Amino acid sequence: MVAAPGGLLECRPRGRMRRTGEQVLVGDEVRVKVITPGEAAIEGILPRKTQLERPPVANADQAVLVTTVRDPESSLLTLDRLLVQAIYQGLAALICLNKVDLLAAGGADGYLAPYRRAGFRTVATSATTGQGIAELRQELAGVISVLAGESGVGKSSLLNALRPGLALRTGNLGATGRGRHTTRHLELLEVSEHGLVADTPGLSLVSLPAMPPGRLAAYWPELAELAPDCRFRTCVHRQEPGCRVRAARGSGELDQGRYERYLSLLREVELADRRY
Ligand SMILES: Nc1nc2c(ncn2[C@@H]2O[C@H](COP(=O)(O)OP(=O)(O)O)[C@@H](O)[C@H]2O)c(=O)[nH]1
Ligand SMILES: [Mg+2]
Ligand SMILES: [Zn+2]
Repeated sequence: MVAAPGGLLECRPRGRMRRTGEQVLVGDEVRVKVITPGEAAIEGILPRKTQLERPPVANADQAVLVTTVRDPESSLLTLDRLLVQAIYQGLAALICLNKVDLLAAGGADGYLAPYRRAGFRTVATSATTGQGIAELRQELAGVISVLAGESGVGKSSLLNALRPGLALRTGNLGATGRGRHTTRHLELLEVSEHGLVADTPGLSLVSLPAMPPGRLAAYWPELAELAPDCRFRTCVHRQEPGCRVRAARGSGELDQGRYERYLSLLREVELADRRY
């Protein structure tokens, strides 16, 4: 189905596209030729801004990285890994701290402050009480988003809260993590003014994309800002003399925890790099 100015059009690929086997992805902008009112043929795919493998979405603008402090206590290393992946794929990142109903007042702020200082947009939500859902909806307006985050943080619950009546299955899906919805084809849900969200979460929770270790800091906004002032252009900000990043850690410029997690992921990228 293609959304056109006059309404939805049922489309099939034709001609050259059928021959080249080029796949239309959810989120693609396409050129269509109308055959009868309500029926049309896809003649070509316009250049994609971004292209994700998981979920297979074209033109996503933003990754919403869902995390929790309690139940489950999700790891900051996972959050930082997802931030790197989002930025690597060319997506904007929005950090969504869910289940704030389980936290004491002010608990969300302490958790999110280092990320806000690093320049990330954040929102604190509860899919259960509805707190922050209106703000989340605003952050989703006008763009295509995908959700990511560990199992149990409330991704399906947030989609249900954004789209009452959606009734995605939530809770424990069993050891394999396969629910009824994993077999359905992917959909973009309209959740706010021109705001679409993929109904299937994505991005890898386990591995970073392969890259030269020296590249990692480029996907770490507050490091990337300091790095030009390091003495050596090839500085990976671990123990090089004259490292501006190391000098800044623990200050308002660079959170100590964020720096330590950078070093963990740097080690990981180095080990992966050596295997080639
Ligand atoms: N207390 C609380 N529980 C939540 C919230 N959001 C989701 N849950 C619960 O957390 C569990 C996992 O939620 P689910 O949406 O399936 O997580 P997913 O694996 O990320 O899709 C379910 O039992 C939800 O009812 C929330 O904001 N507060
Ligand atoms: Mg789910
Ligand atoms: Zn450095």
